[in-house]
Amino acid sequence: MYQKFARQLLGAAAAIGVTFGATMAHAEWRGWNIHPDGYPNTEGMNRFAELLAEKTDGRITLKMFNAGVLGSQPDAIEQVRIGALEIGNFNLGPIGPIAPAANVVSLPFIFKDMDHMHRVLDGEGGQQISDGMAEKGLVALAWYDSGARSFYNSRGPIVTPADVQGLKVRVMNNDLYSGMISALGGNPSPMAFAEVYQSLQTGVVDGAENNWPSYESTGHYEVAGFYSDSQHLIIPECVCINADVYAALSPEDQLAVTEAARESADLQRELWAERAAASREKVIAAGVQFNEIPDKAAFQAAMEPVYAEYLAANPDLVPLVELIKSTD
Ligand code: GTR
Repeated sequence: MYQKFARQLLGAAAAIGVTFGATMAHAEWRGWNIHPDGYPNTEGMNRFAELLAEKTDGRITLKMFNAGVLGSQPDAIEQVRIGALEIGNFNLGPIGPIAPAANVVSLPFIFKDMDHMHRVLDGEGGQQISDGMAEKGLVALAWYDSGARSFYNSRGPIVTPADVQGLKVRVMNNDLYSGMISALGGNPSPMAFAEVYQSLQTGVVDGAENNWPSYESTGHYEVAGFYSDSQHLIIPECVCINADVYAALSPEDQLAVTEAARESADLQRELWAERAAASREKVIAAGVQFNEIPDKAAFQAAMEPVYAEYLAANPDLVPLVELIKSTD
């Protein structure tokens, strides 16, 4: 606790340019990321660290802890919120339960495709989502891509909602996802990302849902070989910083930090597009059985109670949902 406090003090002091003795304090931030080396997000965050040092002339450096070595995503989000860590690359899925505005992106099928999601995030919708996150202690510096999430399982192809009936499906920690699986007649099982491989292998769950790169990088395709193209969620990710650490920066450093994050996002998005295609090819070559879902409308219709419950609990977010739906 004392160490944490001391680190925060040092970080804040460095950020506002307090000097200790003769030397200007230098801030070393710590960053969390769940993905392994070579994954687009890891490359993006490593690039962010380089750019940060460059753009601040070394006043701020970032030590990245990749591959989830600092713990699960919900825990890491909490750590960044309280300032025990300064930076994280987070999926907005597990942020939703903390920041209701950010949860709009977790409403199944809310985005038509990746471009639609980008247009929303780059506009007024993205601003409202960022504001909602900042109120909860997380400043979103830039958005990373995370593709579309589809269902995969070890039993067989999913073509209609009836195929989800009775399946035990791992979801990220967010009631919207549990509601989504229940609405399709399946049994949701919220679980940390790191536990999914073994749970699939031992039959604790029958399936999960994710994008091509995560399905591939985790090896889930080895133990759940049916991938069905539902694309039910298109969830963006953020480069997030603790709000107090950000607020304590000089305007010049705020700009440097933001630019570094945005430039790292340009790289991440480029790498993402390449990796999504490569991962898909790799797992199909390894024997994964892939199927399209010709009638997605049946899945969408089943989501009505999920929307109804969310909007009843968050009536102030009805306009944001409408804004997203009406964004071309
Ligand atoms: C990945 C995402 C991770 C994590 C993971 C999961 O696609 O990049 O941040 O959310 O999915 O399913 O837990």
